Amino acid sequence: MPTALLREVPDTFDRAIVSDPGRVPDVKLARTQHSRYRKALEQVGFQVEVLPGDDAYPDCVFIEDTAVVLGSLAVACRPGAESRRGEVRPVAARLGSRVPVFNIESPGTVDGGDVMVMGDVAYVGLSRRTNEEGIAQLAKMARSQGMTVRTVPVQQGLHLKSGVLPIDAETVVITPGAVDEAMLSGLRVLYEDPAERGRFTALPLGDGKVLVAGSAPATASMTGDLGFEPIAIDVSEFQAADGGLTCMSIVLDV
Ligand code: CIR
Repeated sequence: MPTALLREVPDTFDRAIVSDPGRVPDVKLARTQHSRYRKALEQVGFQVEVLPGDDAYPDCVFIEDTAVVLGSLAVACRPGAESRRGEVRPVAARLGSRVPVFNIESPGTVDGGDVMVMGDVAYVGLSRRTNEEGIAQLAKMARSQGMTVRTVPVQQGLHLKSGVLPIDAETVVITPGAVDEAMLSGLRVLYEDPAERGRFTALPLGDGKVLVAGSAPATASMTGDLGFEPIAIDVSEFQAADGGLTCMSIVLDV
């Protein structure tokens, strides 16, 4: 059974980094949404482990950015935002009890939100947060697991997975223009409904089930028409801080 590692919403979440300063996330509502997220994962059989939040790090609930699982090892990231680097240590320590953990070293930066693993290919966003040096270090670790890395320039949005959402092992839903699509060749690419631009976010749960954001019903129903089983939850407060459904967990299947 896969394990999902989550991190609680800190009291300081209303000070998370936001690209729209007019929208301050509501901590109480975020906690309610986070507990629904947790329950949704448990209901499909994930073993959920929750690390405590840390008020010194308002963005720590976005645990995905701190570590990436590649095959049978984990990579402790070095987030592009300096204010987030202290989030990594407790996550790496927890992962270290299960798998070997390797660090991204300065001057490399990698945010886990830029890493999308599809089979034996890791697509990595070259973004405001993840740099070439970080990708080179990650590629070395990926090769040790028999995986290859493809660099995907991110043209709009914070991370690769802000605009490219995997819904199974070979299918992604993308926001048109978010990335250089040529780098996604080999994947089945679906497009977000234009009326919901930038609002769709998803997390594959296995067996065709996909957790999707309540803010994008038309895109979710498109996935339903294609045979997926979308399960909608509201994650408005995390989206207010530029996060989505992948950001709030690290999935370990080893
Ligand atoms: C940040 O700017 O770092 C956070 N407010 C949002 C991080 C979202 N993480 C993700 O998409 N993986």
